[in-house]
Amino acid sequence: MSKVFDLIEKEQNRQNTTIELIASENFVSPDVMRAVGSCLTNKYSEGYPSVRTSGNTGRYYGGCHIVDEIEEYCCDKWREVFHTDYHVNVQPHSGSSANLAAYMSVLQMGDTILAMDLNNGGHLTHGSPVNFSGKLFNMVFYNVTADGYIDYDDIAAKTEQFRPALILAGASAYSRIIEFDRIAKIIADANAKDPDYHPYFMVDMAHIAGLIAAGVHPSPFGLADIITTTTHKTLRGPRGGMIFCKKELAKKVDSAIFPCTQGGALQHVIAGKAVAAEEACTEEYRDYIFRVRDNCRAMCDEFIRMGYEVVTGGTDNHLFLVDFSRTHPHLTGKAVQDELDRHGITLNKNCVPGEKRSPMKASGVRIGTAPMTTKGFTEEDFIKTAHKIDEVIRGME
Ligand code: DSN
Repeated sequence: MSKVFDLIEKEQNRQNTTIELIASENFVSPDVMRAVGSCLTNKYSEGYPSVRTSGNTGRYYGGCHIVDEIEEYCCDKWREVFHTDYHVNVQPHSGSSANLAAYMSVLQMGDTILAMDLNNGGHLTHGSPVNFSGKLFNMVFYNVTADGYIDYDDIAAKTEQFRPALILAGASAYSRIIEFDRIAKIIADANAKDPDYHPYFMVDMAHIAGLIAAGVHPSPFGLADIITTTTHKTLRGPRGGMIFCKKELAKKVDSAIFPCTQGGALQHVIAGKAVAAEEACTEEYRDYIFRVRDNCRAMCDEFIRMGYEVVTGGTDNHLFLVDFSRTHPHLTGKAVQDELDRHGITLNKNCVPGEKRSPMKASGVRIGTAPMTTKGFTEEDFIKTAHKIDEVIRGME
């Protein structure tokens, strides 16, 4: 047996026997897996299906008529999932690629972006100095309030102060509703004050896309100019990205993906995304997302009952952040992550608002309920898991 398949079997066994609480992971269906492992991986398809290019062939290679149909179908299904007529590009290889192309489509190098800092729950690609976003653009950040909520007044103040070319909403570790309408109003007010000032409004809905699809979180469609997402978190699709945009930005976004930042599309992954979209249109999926949210509330409440501090004091979505900095000042997120790994519970260390430690140590952990809800965990199972985590942490003390 090839060493690779031996290792894949070991990983499959790990996935089958551990409790997976990483908020950005999930388990795809056998159909998604089948599409991603299909013969489509053999096909080169630089460019776009011909319907997008007014009947001219939009591909650089022959033999693309079938993958053209798959890609168009994929786009149509995702529009159906989000009840939108936005343009969609399903080619981004990842969330990072989607964000790079989104920035490249409407910004010049050095332009100012106003976003959420990684330490406060933002994404790496939202301006971290070690990421392309922080290197290519002038990043400024809005704060969270003392209790961890997004500070919308600070967004308004920094919009006036820095006049960013793009205002970015979206987070990787924020457990509350993001009020897209408030940010859109801040932009409208800034524009009313100065009609020459038109910042773009971009939303990275990677974490909460599934909740938006199911109507559990307000939608940014109709408000944001550009919306990026990954497909592998709450959307439960294959690892990859997507960009939605208002129709007038379609050409800019498409050319920012190909030929600017990517080459050939991954048609096997696009097929997997299409299958995930079919699944996300069902009542079963909607019911799943409601269970993810309810399970998350139940587990989070149990941590609070046991005396832990949760950032913002609760959750409205699929994740929450436990902050050890006051309750267990000697504990790092990394130490807890490593110890839980030894007990078959997988999660990730995470910075907390006002973080004093480096992101490699961090003072908190992020907990998400999407993967184990897919595996059938109930509120009771999540509450039991909270007690198990508490037992491990008490053991560390
Ligand atoms: N790295 C992903 C996450 O875990 O949230 C996206 O930033």
